[in-house]
Amino acid sequence: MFDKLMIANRGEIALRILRACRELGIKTVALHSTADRDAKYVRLADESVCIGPPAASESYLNVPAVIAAAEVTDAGAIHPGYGFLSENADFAERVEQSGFVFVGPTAETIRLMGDKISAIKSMKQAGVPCVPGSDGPLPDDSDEVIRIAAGIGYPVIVKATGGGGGKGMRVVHTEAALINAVRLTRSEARAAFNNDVVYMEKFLETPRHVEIQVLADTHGNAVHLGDRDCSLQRRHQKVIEEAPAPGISEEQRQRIGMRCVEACCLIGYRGAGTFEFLYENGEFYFIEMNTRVQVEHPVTEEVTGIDILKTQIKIAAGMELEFSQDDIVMKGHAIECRINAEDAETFMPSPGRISQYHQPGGPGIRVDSHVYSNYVVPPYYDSMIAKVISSGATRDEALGRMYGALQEMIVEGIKTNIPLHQRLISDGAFRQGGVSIHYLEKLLAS
Ligand code: MV4
Repeated sequence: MFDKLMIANRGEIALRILRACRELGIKTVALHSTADRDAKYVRLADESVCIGPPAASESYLNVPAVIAAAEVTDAGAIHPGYGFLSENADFAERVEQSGFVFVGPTAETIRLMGDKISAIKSMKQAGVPCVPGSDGPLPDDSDEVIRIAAGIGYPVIVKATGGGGGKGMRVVHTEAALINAVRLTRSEARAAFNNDVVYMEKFLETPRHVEIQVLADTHGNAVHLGDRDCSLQRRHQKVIEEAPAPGISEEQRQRIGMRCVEACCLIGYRGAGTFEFLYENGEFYFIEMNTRVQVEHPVTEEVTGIDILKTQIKIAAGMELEFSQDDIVMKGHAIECRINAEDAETFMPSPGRISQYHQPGGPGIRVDSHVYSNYVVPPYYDSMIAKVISSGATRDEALGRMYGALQEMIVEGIKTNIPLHQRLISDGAFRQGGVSIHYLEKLLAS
């Protein structure tokens, strides 16, 4: 096991990584920008290094500064968390070239999954169901592009291979609009990702976002931890997630889960990962893979009893998975509400001092948060200040506990989206389960 691990992130995930290291007996190094010097996890860490000014580009995204921090503290491993450098293949490569262990898959895997066309190609080879589409880059020839779209059938969606997470895509409803849409998507992709390669898929109109969590070690073992439904989102930012996904049978879950496990074995996947699917009319369609730990990992931890962070770190240390697929039993239901420092109606960020903070508790309530009374939410980063996770024997019990937790939670001095969560937890369609990715934006517009 590592003697010391450096946490290359901030906020609640920095604290989550720190807690996992404590349990594993690993010393921690927290790196931070000048804006985060008073953070709780910085105090709790065995050592800390200030790596730069508030702007993420000069601190949390500053590769030479992050590597230098690991060097001066002699850390054995670097955990990137989510966001920032977590899916940057060049960073992963630099980490390993500098003699540290990157807590995540190889740079080669990150690169393969970062390029959406190559990710889809790998998944098709592994027998993972994908959206019908162009099966590779769109050609320059317009007639050819028109033929491909006609073969798929309208509406289609044009996506940048260097994109993902909602960046660089455009829906096309008619042949008349096709060529211009491809041209626009290409030029946006060139500007945003320095890569103008685009591909095409059938546009699924009202799918759900259902994802599969996997864990794979370096000894050829891989398992899936079931699914999560993350359909409640606004502008590609998830708002509420849950596990398991409502209305999906255990048989379906195992079938798609085993496809993901086989894909992990085929590509030599290492660590924690997530296969993102669109789910429509009872079918799963792979869209992309995330090669990091995700914000919503706690709902899976709650229903499986598996500590994803600890397992991820053990895998990075070369240890073998301590459980097999048969040992993994999904039990009950868990829901996560992302609490953001923002106006519940306008979604405008609301940084500043939290004058009073009381987190909820009681049976089936977990709160992952780095904040406390008098903590100042900096204006420079993501506005998420806490994750409230409820679990119960049934979805109804988890919903009831979440309702109570949101009522109990006090965050004063800044605005939060708690009122939005209260409204959503009480919403008829959401309580029914299985709303589409468009449900929240439609509800907000009405
Ligand atoms: C799609 C789609 C419909 N059909 N692909 C958006 C984010 C990126 N991960 C992929 N996205 C989508 N791809 C096909 N073929 C609809 C979306 C989409 C979406 C997907 C997941 C969660 C929220 C979303 C919101 C809008 C669009």
